[in-house]
Amino acid sequence: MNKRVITFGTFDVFHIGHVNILERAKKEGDYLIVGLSSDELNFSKKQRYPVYPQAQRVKIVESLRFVDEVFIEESLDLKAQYIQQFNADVLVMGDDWVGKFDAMKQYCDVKYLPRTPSISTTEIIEVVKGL
Ligand code: C2G
Repeated sequence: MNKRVITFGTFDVFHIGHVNILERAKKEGDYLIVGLSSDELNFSKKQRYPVYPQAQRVKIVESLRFVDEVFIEESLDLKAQYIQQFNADVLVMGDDWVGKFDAMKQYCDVKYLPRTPSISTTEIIEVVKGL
């Protein structure tokens, strides 16, 4: 069976936590689809634009050998639509999202995987700024 996995994220200032979650997401199936938050969606979520514009974030994520397809996630409210459009069998997210996507269980399996400790885009930005 060709099991299709979908995951979502911004993947700004790409780091090892992003690699780890995508690598483990792929292991949940055979084909990995990534919904990458648009610059506008990120602004509405976090009140700031990503450091890397979306075209660059797409290019980075697409270049990973365990990622098969990348599309732009325009709205957080379209999860159900994306899951159905891409025929996903399982939704994978980091465990900072535990419980948040349980409503999607009516469309596919939902799995939360442990985050990689001690690294985040926010912390990297602070280090680079010298904070
Ligand atoms: N992640 C991780 N370990 C880290 C940092 C991030 O496993 N140390 C995971 C997150 O749990 C998430 C993915 O990497 O599953 C992408 O993280 P972000 O780019 O921070 O994505 P986010 O802003 O949480 O967007 O629709 C959902 C949102 O678009 C998710």
